[in-house]
Amino acid sequence: MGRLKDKLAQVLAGHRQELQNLLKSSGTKAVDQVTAEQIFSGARGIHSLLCDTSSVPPDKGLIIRGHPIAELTELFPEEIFYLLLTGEIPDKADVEEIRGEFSRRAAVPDYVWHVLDALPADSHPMCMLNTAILSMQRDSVFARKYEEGMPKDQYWEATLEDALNIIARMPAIAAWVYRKRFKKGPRLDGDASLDWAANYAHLLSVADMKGGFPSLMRLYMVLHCDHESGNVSAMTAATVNSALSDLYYSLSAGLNGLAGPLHGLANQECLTWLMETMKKYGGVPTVEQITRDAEETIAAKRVVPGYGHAVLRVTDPRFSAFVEFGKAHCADDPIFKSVLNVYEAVPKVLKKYPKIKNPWPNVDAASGALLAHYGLTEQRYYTVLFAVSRSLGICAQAILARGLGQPIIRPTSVTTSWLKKACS
Ligand code: CMX
Repeated sequence: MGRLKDKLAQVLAGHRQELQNLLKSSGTKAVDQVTAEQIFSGARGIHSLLCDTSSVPPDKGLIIRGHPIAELTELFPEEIFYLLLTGEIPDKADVEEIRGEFSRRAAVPDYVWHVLDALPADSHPMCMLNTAILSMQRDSVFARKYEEGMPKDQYWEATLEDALNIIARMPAIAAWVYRKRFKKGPRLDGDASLDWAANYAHLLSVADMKGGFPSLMRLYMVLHCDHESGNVSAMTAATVNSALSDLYYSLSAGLNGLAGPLHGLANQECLTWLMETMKKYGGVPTVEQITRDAEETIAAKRVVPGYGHAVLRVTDPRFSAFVEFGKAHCADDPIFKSVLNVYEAVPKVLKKYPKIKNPWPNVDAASGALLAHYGLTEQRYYTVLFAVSRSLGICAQAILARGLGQPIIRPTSVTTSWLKKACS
């Protein structure tokens, strides 16, 4: 891991110095203000976290290290991981090094399979994935070295070791969660000649590897990799990580947040909503029919999944990237056609409700249709795919936080009477 480690050591040294200078010259300068409303509503919009892997301007969407996500869709996830960590697009030798590390570390300990065997057969796939990750905590390099008295300036290297081990094992674990949970046959062996995402596609074995499925997996793994650090999963992982809990603890904690229907589980909910609508109308629903159903959903005090966002105020560029993929690979697929009709109908409905701040689709609105096209029809599995990809960003953020020596996260809560007094 010489190339990546050397590069990171260099990047972190410069970054640490830059931050130290900034804090020394302007550390007490007020850079934001907080309203009572923000305190009640999930700290929405308060600038209070440091994250350099990516940013999400409301009018643009995901930007990774200065590159809009739409410009990165041809990259491999290995390249994205390097970019998230270092801020640079890797060269061929860097990619080969990472790919080699992922393949060298891919073997999953047998006890993980036994842990999965012990879970009830109808467990949610996200519960299975997160339990498997947590069960491997005993292998944490960070935890072992910390117990041995590792000095602080080596924390990031031990966290990098944990990250590489987890990411390397993730495709085999996640693929087995799918095959076991949905009774798809025996566990398959990985193929070391394939890149990380294609190997995941191979291990899932839902579609012919000669068709578009490996390309969809690459795109999927790139598009979901990171979304700055204020979202539920990233912020949870960062908080747990800040207590010097190792990555096995912090990643599984973050991914438990991803399993919520307002966050990553929305991709499962999306296809469910779409399929119900298609079933009701016996095929591709018209824009008028979807309009009616969306209005009914809101009247029933439910959310239309895949639409709206806490930060974004435009169509999510990740949704657009999936739509482009769909137009190129499965334009005539009825589920994909339905996604396009939903896109035409739902924003117009949501715009009628002033309280809904963003009527546009998010990343979850199109991905399920593409997965279903290739035969991955088990919606309950979809958040696992999101989780495998998001592990890249969560791990990168944890390594950088350790490398920058970020302290334990500890904001201060207030009581309602404090708030009343402050407002009076
Ligand atoms: N359908 C119906 N109502 C919606 C809505 C939608 N798609 N999006 C927002 N609203 C409602 C909210 O539920 C809220 O209602 P109440 O005031 O009654 O509680 C109101 O509009 C204001 O919400 P907001 O400020 O626009 O959005 P939030 O920041 O509170 O929530 C989000 C953002 C994503 C949770 C919300 O838009 C939502 O529930 N969308 C559907 C679920 C979804 O697609 N989630 C995936 C997001 C991407 C991800 O994180 O993975």
